Amino acid sequence: MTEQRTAIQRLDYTPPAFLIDRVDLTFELEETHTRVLSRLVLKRNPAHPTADAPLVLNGEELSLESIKVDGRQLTPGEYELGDVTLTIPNLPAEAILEIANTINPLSNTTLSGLYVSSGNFFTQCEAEGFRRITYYLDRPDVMAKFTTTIVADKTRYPVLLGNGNRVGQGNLDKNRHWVKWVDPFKKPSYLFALVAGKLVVLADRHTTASGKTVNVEVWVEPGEQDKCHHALASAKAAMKWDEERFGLEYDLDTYMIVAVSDFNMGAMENKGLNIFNTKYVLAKPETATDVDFDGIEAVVGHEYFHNWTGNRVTCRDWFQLSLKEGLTVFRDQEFSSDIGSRAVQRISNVRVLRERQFPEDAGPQAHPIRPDSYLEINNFYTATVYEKGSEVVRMYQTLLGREGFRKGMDLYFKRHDGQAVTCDDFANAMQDANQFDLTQFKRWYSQAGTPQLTVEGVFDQAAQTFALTVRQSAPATPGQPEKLPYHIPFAVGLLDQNGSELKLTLQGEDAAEAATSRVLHVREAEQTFVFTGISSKPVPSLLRDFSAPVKLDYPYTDDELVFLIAHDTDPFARWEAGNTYLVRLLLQLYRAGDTPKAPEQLVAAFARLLTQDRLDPALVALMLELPSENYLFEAINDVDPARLHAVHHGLTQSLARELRSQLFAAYQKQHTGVPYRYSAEEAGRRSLQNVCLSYLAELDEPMMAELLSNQYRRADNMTDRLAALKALIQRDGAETWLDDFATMWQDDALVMDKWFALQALSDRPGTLSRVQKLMEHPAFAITNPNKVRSLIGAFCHSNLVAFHAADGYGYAFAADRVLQLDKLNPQIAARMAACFNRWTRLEPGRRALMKAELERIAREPGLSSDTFEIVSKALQAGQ
Ligand code: B3K
Ligand code: ZN
Repeated sequence: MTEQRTAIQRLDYTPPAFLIDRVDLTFELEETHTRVLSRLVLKRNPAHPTADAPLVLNGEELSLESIKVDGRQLTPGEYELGDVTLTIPNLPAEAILEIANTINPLSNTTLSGLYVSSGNFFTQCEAEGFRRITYYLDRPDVMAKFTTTIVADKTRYPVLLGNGNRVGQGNLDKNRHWVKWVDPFKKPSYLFALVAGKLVVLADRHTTASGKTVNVEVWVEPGEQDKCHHALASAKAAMKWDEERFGLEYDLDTYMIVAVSDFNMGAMENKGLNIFNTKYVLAKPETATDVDFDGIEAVVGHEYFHNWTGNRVTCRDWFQLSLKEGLTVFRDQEFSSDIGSRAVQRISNVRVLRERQFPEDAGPQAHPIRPDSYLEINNFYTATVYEKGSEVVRMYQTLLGREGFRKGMDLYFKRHDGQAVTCDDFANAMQDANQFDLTQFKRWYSQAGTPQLTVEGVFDQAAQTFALTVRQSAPATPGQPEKLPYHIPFAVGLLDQNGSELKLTLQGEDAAEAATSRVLHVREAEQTFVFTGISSKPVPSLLRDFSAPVKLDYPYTDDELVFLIAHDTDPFARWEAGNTYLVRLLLQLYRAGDTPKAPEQLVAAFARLLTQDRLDPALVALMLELPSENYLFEAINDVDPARLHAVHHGLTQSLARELRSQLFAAYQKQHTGVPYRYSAEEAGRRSLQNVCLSYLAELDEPMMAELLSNQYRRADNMTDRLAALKALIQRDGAETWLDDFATMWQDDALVMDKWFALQALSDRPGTLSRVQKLMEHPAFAITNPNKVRSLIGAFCHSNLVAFHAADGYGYAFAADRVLQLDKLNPQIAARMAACFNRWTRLEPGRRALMKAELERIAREPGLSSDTFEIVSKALQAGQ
């Protein structure tokens, strides 16, 4: 490929030539012809290096009507209109700029800027969508006070919502009405939002710690109010939690959430007017699973928490994205941990990190949490920036303690409220509030790739010591061949032969103060920690609570792992022992290629988990789940996905046969038949019930078919019904069950998404042609991202067998869809194109097929920068 495009570089940052104090916007809404009037109060920025620089505004897909400076209309010779810019030279130090332009929201399939969904208007401006609405300095370090006046037909658009507080409304001629909103807080344009249409509200009130009353509102399409209670309750819980944990209160009269079914991601934190994908708002037990309920709680929390970490203090430039995203993910994870099960949360978060972020960090798109360059910023809303970013924030808390972390947060807000700042500003606040040197720690922001810790333990009977030697290394990543050592918080414990925790005294320390779990500071390439007073060989419990986002290698024997499964008191480390054992076993089986048989030791360990009463069902469920094929994929060179799937499935079947009676007993115990209630505890119980069900479903017995159909028919909730359906469609008669489900739920878009995904994920023959056929189904729409993700995304990203079919048809299908989507919605196309990222890891036959498809995409004329960036980086990985 020869095409070159110019990347934006982090180190090229320059302050804007102008600042904007005020923005007054008026929208005259029409589906195909919306008029936008913008009045900007501008002043030159003394921080800009050139005193007479022109004003260069961003603008894309806009029709310019007129420009006035200080009341005088400019002639075409007085400005320069480019493809994506509007340049106005010779402006005075202060000026009032008035621009009128029009846009076509109905034809906007990118879902960035102002668009129409189900006849209503919505906006999405992060990262660079505001420039698709009007000409503006569309960059996060330009913060202004906005007012928004919305004018629209009263019948078609009875509800008109904007940022901030509503200050006026009235009627106009021709059945039109207007509403005016004032946002008292300065904000960057990416936080602007507008919603107009036929919507209804479910509302409640929250009284803040300081006694202020806030209206909390969830806006949805008519008929959906009964599915808003959980989102509303989650918003109130998030408000309370942020006050208690971080002393942060809401700052407007009203907090609004609006649900929209056409949306590129989960949700968006626009000031006072969060816009959400319906998937993260609408839920009732009959239609939503426990996982959906959890997701709603987390995403509502996440967007609400952005009000402080993102909105009040925002990013100077988009390279700093993790400043708000990593921090806000950390905050939502802590929220979920505090109101649910901390152990379950932690394990689930680590699983997501390993399945999504570790591959990214090892692949062609690897980048530090603060990237150095990009072609298209929308490609950097990644697992690295979000999930690894959150782990980096968590490490501050591990190093500084909860109180120290809070002190750092307090100082961060004290220093930077109302500003657009950098990741360094955050690190400096943590450092200064705690007098803790974070110089080396900051390398987590600049280096990509997952560090590897290789640990050895030596017990010295004579000296009564146990020495842990820790070596760290980090792999080369694109553009970063060499890495410097990290500062890694490494939490450890030691167990004696009875499983009791030992006191941990490092050589030279006072034994009296010893704790049983402690954080070692790993800073060197190699470091040894000697624990004293150890009288017999211990089993180390390492990387407790997953104290750093690293890969760990310790030469555990299988017996030691089984011992840790039984005895470790740290829930993460305990789960991890099982995970390590299972990964090791599955990789051995993959290499051997025999029909898998579960080792007795594993069967015994699982049997104990299934029969011990005192264990938390949620944790048992997590321990019984085999590591995913997607995760194992990363550990194999020249991988053959079909063989991997066969091994994974074979071990599942073997475990099901060996543990039939224990699984059945546990299933019956957990399948209580009590009416559905969403709570962490009940969800944990159901997850164990349904893990048992998924094993039992592997047994080819009429009794199991009956078990499944009974659960399907009698379920009063989607969690149980979907778990049963998932297993039923693996058996003969799949069609009947799928039809039954579709007949029942054809009018519920989110439930139909589940129906599409189940079929796209099937490992039965003919899945690709079924997916192709489903694209014709009336409930499918290529313009709707949820549908695309459920059907095409599930197939390309998660169906390892069908997508990687040896004939290459799966790859050709994926490439066709990328090209089709690229014309409609480049952000979604680029996400889809990422399914080719791992091509160099595959066995040679599939590797060549994938490469050919990548090249075919790359050859397409007029490819978006989104897709171009993903595909060209993927191809570079093979060079
Ligand atoms: N900040 C938004 C993501 C915007 C994505 C733009 N491509 C949602 C969030 O992280 O809360
Ligand atoms: Zn976010």
